[in-house]
Amino acid sequence: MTEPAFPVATGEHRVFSGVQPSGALHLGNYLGALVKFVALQHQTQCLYCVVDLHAITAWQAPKTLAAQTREIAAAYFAAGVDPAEAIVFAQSAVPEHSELAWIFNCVARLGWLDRMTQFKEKSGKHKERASVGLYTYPVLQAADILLYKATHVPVGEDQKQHLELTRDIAAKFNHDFDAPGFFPLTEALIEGPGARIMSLRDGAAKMSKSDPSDQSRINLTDDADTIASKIRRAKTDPLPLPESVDDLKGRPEADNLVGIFAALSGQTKAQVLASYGGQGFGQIFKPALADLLVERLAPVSAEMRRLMADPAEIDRTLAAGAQRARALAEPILAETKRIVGFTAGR
Ligand code: AQP
Repeated sequence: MTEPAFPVATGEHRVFSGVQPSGALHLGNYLGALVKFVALQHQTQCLYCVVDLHAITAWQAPKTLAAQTREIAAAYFAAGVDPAEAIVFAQSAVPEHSELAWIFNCVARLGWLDRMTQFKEKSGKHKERASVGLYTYPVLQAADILLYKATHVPVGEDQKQHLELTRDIAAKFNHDFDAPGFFPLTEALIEGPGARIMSLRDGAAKMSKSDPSDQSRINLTDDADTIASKIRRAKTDPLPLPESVDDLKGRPEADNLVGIFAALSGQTKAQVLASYGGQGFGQIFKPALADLLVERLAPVSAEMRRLMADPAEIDRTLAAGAQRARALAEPILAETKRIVGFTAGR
């Protein structure tokens, strides 16, 4: 698979991103986030966080949260993130995230948060029952990023609106406190072939950890038979694969499967259609896609299993990462507090 090229020059920028330990990682997380993490780590300083503070915006059983946090860290490493190079840590181990989030809660406006579509989607029909944390989630996300003055954030397309809010918070802080340029206007790195992987059951919904149907997603830990069966049963329309990319319009399920094939094989959709256009889905394309998925994901899931067998080692790596993260965060938070006026009694 060809690695996406990013507009990040060595040494000039800082990258931050995170994944929630709220369930098993899926193909969308892998292509939308992890593949980019790996590509970026050699280009500039990168911080990759397991965002456990975000995870508890929805209920997480305390008994499983730590294991899930280690599992996400294991997925980072298994996908190719090198903890000697990138800083990998658990969000809750760096308390500065929460402290900056409070300051940003007082900078962000209610009207801005009211526009966040992810809150509307996740809170559903009963938003009064959602946690306050779920509502202010994008403010904590802004704090995660700006605590390190990160300039770039590799994410899937679903995070675009949150990244715009991060820029709004940075700009308002800089303006209100007369601190021009103190926080950067961070850019999202969304481009890339896996920016929006859709559900296997519904081409209009994104592939998601929280979809109640396990058939809707390929988990990183799925075995070869499960992957083959999920792809065999993936929703398609009755037409054969089209010959041209234009003809994928209005066919979201077909578009998604061709997009996944393209992302995994490092080809364009046009190249995939040049090989498979005109054929039905079942005989050749779906088995070839299943084989490609197994070829790409089996080594990742085997390495995850190996790493998960030694949780103490994962904890040591995360603790070392947290120390490095705090060393970067402390002076930025201290300066932020000075700018805000928290100087008495120190
Ligand atoms: N379907 C997707 N296609 C491409 N990228 C995706 N991402 C998520 N889904 C897709 C990207 O994965 C990263 C980590 O996401 P997250 O764990 O922080 O939570 P999320 O964005 O809310 O994704 P999930 O997996 O679907 O979780 P739930 O079901 O809890 O909402 C992000 O970079 C995200 O863009």
